Amino acid sequence: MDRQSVDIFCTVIDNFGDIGVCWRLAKQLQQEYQLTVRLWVDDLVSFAKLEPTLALHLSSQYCQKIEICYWPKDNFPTSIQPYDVVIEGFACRLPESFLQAMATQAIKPIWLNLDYLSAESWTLGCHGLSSPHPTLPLKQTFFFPSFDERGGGLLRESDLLIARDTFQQDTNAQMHFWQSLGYAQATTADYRLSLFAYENNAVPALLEVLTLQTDHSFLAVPEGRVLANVTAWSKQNLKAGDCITIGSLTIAVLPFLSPSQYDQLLWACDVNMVRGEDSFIRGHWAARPLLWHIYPQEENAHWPKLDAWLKVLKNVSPHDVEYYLEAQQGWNRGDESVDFWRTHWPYMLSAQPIMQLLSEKLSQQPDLAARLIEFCRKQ
Ligand code: TRH
Repeated sequence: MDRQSVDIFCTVIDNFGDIGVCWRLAKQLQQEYQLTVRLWVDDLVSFAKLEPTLALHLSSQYCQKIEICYWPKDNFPTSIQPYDVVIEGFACRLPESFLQAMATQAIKPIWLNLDYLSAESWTLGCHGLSSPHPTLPLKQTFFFPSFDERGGGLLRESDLLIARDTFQQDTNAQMHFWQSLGYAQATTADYRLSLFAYENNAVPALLEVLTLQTDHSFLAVPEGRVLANVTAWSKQNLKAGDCITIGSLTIAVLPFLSPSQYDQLLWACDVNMVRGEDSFIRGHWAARPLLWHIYPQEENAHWPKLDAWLKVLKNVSPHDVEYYLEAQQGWNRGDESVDFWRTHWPYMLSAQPIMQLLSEKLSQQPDLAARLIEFCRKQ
């Protein structure tokens, strides 16, 4: 790309997905394409959960060769010169003064709106469409991450799958990983599971079923919103560092992990419960069965999104996938029936070939950063 510098703007809404995606993209553009990257974030406290080395009081700092700037929403500095490419994360609305500065550039920046991931077919029609600014000589182009090769791709670092394969083939590396978390005993369980979700009424029934299995399950729960359900079910006030065993289920509460540790957790588990957008994509790259807790939206707007992803699964493996798909629906409607989870759990465990296939298929498509670079080169 002859445009060598990129501004990325990110508003943190209420979780980690937006900054998770923007930070991952920023790192990839710098590390793999050597671009100058400046990341504007309105909430450094949330960002620091993913990148604990950040200094919260600095308005500008460098981290992994990327300039991280605090984005004061009411008072954006007027002296900032826009970079060659401006990425607006998830329609976060650029500061007015920055838009004005973009409009005065002799060569106008390429302005992209990076949208949320959805497998719905309408996103393919909108991907790459431009819309002119109503008053300024600027146009914004919509960029949709996608499972379909006609869309904007999925975030995937170039060395990710090699690192995954190496890790998954190396029992010592897995042993070291569990030891580093303080849970070497996870390696002797029959199944290792991870749980990252929003508050979910299906959790007690699923945990109940796991306590009654003949096989022993080890469930790792990084601290977060779903812990409220685990705590209520176990009647114990659980926090990071706690580990309890009930029947054939051991539950270990972990601290919130670094992004690379979290990847390893996904690679090390037989089934992962993931949520939102970024952990959902990372779950695909783990090539292990997953239960997706989709980000709930007003008026159930998330259900068509879930259905569209179920179609992606069905296209990959048209046979024997029904119970795996039903499990996703049950998880998202918060199905409280023990019978439901007793019936469906075995199909979660046996969905490994589907996710292996899907991961392989997706890995053959260019990733999101590559798609972005390709788009900018063509401008
Ligand atoms: O935090 P989320 O619920 O984010 C959501 C979604 O992105 C949703 O689409 C968006 O609209 C909403 O926010 C506002 O889930 P997500 O996307 O999975 O992001 C979690 C991030 O946290 C992801 O980058 C993985 C990371 N993570 C860790 O680094 N360590 C951990 O221990 C865990 C559990 C997660």
